[in-house]
Amino acid sequence: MTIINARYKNAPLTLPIIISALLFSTAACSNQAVVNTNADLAEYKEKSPTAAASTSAEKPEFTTKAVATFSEPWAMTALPKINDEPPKFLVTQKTGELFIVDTATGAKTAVTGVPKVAYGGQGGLGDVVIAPDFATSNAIYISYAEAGTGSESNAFGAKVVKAKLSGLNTNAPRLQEIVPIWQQTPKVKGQGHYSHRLLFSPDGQYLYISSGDRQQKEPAQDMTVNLGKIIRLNLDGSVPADNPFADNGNDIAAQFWTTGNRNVLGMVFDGDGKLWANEMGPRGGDEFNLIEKGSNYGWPLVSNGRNYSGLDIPDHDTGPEFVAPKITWTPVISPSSMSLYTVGAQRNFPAWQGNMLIGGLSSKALIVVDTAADNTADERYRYDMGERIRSVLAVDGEVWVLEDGDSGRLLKLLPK
Ligand SMILES: [Ca+2]
Repeated sequence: MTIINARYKNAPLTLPIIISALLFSTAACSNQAVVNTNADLAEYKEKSPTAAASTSAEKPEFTTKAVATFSEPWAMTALPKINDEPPKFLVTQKTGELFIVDTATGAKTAVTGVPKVAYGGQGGLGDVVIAPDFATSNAIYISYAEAGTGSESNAFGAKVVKAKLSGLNTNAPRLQEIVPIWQQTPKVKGQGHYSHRLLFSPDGQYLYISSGDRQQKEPAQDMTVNLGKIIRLNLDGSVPADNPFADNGNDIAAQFWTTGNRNVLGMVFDGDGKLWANEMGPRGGDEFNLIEKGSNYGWPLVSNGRNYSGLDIPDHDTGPEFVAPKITWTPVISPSSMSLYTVGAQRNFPAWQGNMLIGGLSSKALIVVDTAADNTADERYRYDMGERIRSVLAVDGEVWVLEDGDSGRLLKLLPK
């Protein structure tokens, strides 16, 4: 059952559809109290007595249009839109390339100056996001797997750097002024579970980084290493004074926003400023979590999945000190990236307003999750995409997905 919450306050154009869908659906169930006690909705109904059921709550369907093809794409983000032109994207390939992609033509322009990445396993070039002040700074942040040297040779760790994207509208864009921001310590053997998803807070003041457990498990509960955590930093990489463990006299723990995270590949702030993250479970037990300051999400001590050996792991509800996921998936969906859908200049999927779109790897699916004001969440729709989905991005009311693999396509979703 969908519950209207405050996030719709700022989306008046979408209210008729959402409300009519709700009225339609609530008429068939016993949840009338949700509608009757919601002040926003009551006010809206009063102002719009004709917002009757003009739209049903049926699952929206779509076709796809291939825009471009990549070799092992990993992440994408949109550059600021210019007028009403189709957006341009930055797209990373795990093998180490960064492209500017014109979504109107599919034309790809390689960006030079990308740092050397340690390509292999799950590692290589990872995420890319544009800085909150990109319009004036042309700064971007990227994450990637870095090989160690000296005593850390044969070991790897995620690294995050800031760089200036120069020559944006030329045929020779390049990264310059590369500045290190953060890295996983220690570097460890193996090339899995880097996570290294990047996200800015809605006010543009903080950078969140998901730091995977590197398939080592125990570090996720270790306050002396920054693996298996969600990290929160100032934009220059320094530690905010109000981080939950900033006063412990431990420079590493000071970086942590949360602990006990296994492999978080999707993070999104919703319209109310709540931070949500998906997390790969082991055998079973993929998670959708509300991320709150200082909380411990339990890995590897609790999980609703099992170890790959088949050995069971206690569920979250056996440990009150651990925060349980709002959704768990068994069988797993293998959640990759996540994007918040909101209608904008385009309104291709108004029924998804305020929902989280999650790309599924092993599930080869696009999954639509609804969150409610009471912090519950539900899988609302699942779409079979026929291929592993590495990334999903909603921009201004339109949606694109990136397939995984060595001929992964960038697809635009076209509403039927
Ligand atoms: Ca957990």
